[in-house]
Amino acid sequence: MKRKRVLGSAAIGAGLLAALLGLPNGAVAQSAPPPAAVAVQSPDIPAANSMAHAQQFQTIASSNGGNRAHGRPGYRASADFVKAKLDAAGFQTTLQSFSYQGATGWNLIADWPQGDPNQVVFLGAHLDGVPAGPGVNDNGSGSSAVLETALAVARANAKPTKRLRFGWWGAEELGLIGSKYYVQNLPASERSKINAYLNFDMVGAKGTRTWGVYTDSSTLSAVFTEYFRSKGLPTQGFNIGARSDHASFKSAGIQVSGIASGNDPCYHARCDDINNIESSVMGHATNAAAYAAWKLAGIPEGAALPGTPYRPVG
Ligand code: DPN
Ligand code: ZN
Repeated sequence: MKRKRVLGSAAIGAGLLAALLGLPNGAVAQSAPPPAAVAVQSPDIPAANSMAHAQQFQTIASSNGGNRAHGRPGYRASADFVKAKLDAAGFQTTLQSFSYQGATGWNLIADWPQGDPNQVVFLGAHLDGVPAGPGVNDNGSGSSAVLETALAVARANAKPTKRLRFGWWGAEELGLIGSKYYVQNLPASERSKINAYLNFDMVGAKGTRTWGVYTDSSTLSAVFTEYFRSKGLPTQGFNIGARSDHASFKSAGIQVSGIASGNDPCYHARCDDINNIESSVMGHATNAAAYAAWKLAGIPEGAALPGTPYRPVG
C-alpha cells in the first residue's frame, strides 16, 4: 500500500492549531494505525471520574461570577478544591503564591511520596481560565485529567521507580505567569531532577476525532502516540510553540510533551461550559495521562491494591 507523504511537523501543527481554535484550515487526519501490543498496565479510569471534577469547576465558576480567572474568587476556589482532593489522597501539596497585575495567584504542586526524588516525572495543567466564561475545556479539562491521574496513583498505592509530581498553574492565560514563576524559582539542582514535563491544556473538546501530540520531544510524544494507537485513535503531531505551560519547562532545558483535543468553537468564550466537553474525550485524555505516568515513572505491574480493577493497555 502506498503511504501518504508525511508533512513536516510544523506544517501539521499549524493546521491542527487552526482546527483546534475553530479556524477554517483543513488539517488532514492521519488514519489510525493498527493497535500495537504494549506492556504497561495502567488503570482503566472511568470517564465519569474526570467528568465529576470538570463539573466541580463548572459549579465553582457558576457560584463565583461565571469564571475562574486569575485574581478572581473562582480561581482560589478551584485551587482549594484540587488541594483538598490531593491532601485527602495522601499527596504532599504546596500552594505557591505569586503576585501579578496587582493580584495574588497560586500554583498548586503535589508530590506522590514514593520513588526516587532525584528523577521526577511531572504532569501539569493550567488551572486558570479567561474572564469571559467558566473555562471548562480551557482548562478545567486538563486540570481534571491531571487530578484524576494523581488520584488513580493514590488509589493504586503505586510504588513507582521515579517520583511523580503534579502541578496546576495560575495565570497561564496572562502569559504562562505561574509556571514561569515556578520554574524560575527552582534551584538549578532541582530543575535538573525533572526528567519530563507533560502538559494537558484543552483535552476535552466535544467531537474530538484526532488527538494532537506535542512534537517537542519525540521520545515523550511516542508514549502518547502508543496509548492512542492502542485504542485505535488517530493522532497528529502538534507544534504548539510557546502557547502553554510546557514552554516554561522547555526553556529550562527540560524534555516536554503534551496532548490536545480537537476543535473548540467556545475557545475563550462564555460557552466554554460543561456542555462544551464530552465524557468519552475526557476519558481518553485521562487514560492517556495515566498511561504516560505509569510508563515514564515505572510503576510495576501488580502495584494495585487487591480489588483495584486493572487491564492491560493494548
Ligand atoms: N489553551 C490555550 C490557552 O491557554 O489560551 C493554548 C492552547 C491553544 C492550548 C491550542 C492547546 C491548543
Ligand atoms: Zn489553555
